[in-house]
Amino acid sequence: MLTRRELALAAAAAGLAGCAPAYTPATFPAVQSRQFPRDFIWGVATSAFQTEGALNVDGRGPSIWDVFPREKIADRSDAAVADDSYHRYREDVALLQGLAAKAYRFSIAWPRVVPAGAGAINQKGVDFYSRLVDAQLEKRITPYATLFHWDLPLALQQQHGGWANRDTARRFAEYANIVATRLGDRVKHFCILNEPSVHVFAGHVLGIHAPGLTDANLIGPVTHHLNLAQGLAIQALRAARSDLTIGTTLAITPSRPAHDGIAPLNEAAAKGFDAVWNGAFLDPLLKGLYPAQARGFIEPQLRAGDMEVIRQPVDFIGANYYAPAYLRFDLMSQAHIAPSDPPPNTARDAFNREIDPAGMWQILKRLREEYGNPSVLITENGCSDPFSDDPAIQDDRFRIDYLRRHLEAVKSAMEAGSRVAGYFHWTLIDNWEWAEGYRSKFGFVSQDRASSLRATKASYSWFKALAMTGRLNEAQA
Ligand code: GCO
Repeated sequence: MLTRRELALAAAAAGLAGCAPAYTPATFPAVQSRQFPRDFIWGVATSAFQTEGALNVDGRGPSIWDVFPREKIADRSDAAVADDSYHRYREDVALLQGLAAKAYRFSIAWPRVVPAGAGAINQKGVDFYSRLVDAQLEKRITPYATLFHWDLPLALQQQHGGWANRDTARRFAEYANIVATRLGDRVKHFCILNEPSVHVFAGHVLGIHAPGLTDANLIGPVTHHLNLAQGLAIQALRAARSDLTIGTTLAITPSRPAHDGIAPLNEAAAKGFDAVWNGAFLDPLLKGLYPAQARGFIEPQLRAGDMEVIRQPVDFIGANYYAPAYLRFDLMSQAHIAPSDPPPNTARDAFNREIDPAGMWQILKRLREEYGNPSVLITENGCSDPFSDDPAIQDDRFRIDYLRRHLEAVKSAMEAGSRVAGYFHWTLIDNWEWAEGYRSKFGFVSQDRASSLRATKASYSWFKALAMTGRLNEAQA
């Protein structure tokens, strides 16, 4: 990922520079006002595979996640039931209403709508999303539909190589057209992809997510075909209807050099990671080109006209923010980049993610300064409960504190000129957290898995007051 020249430069600099400077935590200016605009969108985000269950019901086809080995999931669980939202979606919508949510970001499972990924449409799958959308509209909740939240139809993976195959992009556009023509009369807001960089790396390089591959050579093709799919899908949606608001959701992650080791080399590693993780999706969409450091492995995939397809005008950028990444120079790894730990003594959530609201501020600053200040929706942000069945967790003050601090960062960035139109909390109900299974709990609402009883946590009432007034309260001493 780093060029030889950059490595040589970094190494030379290292000889001069010596060890890393002392660590200074990032900060951001205090907010001037705690009042968000009246039209700010307060919402909640979920995804199909993590919540719906009903994997073999009403003609849904299998996805790559259906066959992902349970041995690779922390609690050996599967998502066969999850939140049972396929059957309980009315309860979900009632919870959204009780939360005073204005919007709901959910995802549509491609294999529920087109079971084999291409070809026959499953009307019962379309009908489910139709009911889900109608239920939201009845309660004046605006649906935000994500088209791809990692649940690729298994047939596309097994028979065609999934996202490594350019044809998958075309099939995705066909599916997007099906969604637009069936649901676009009522769904006006779309997120095309969810966190494609996570899907590339966790799914194709690290093997910890479906499709469970461990091949760094896939970074180029999978990245490019996801970008291409997104461009083609935006074109398909716009061709089907002219009244849609369209964006995409990226895991925009501040990439920081590890605090220990040789600073200039770590800085080069952080830059390299940033190029393939953030830049490889932001740049082609918003600038019409890949970052220099990503070009080497993208270029073999490029065909004439691709960059024009990818650079589609979007109405918003969806930004998911949880934590920064730390990178260090690693001579042994292929790209000389290895993940590192946050500096010592940084606060972490139960998921072991660093809690750093300044990272939220930084990504908004970056979008403002480097990418032409697009309209932004925070499409995910949230933290996990401790891994415990202790009922006291219902009193989740740590979540309230987390949200308050991240929303201060959002508001501070808005006061500096960022165009943030809304904030979607991850998530509504504790759900199936991919490789973590059911251990991680990010919800405003808990669910007892044996009885399916749902109960709101303290953060639910806190967020409700916020959504109703738009006023962010101060921390109690
Ligand atoms: C992601 C996904 C969500 C996760 C959430 C909590 O960002 O990984 O969009 O599916 O559940 O982020 O980890």
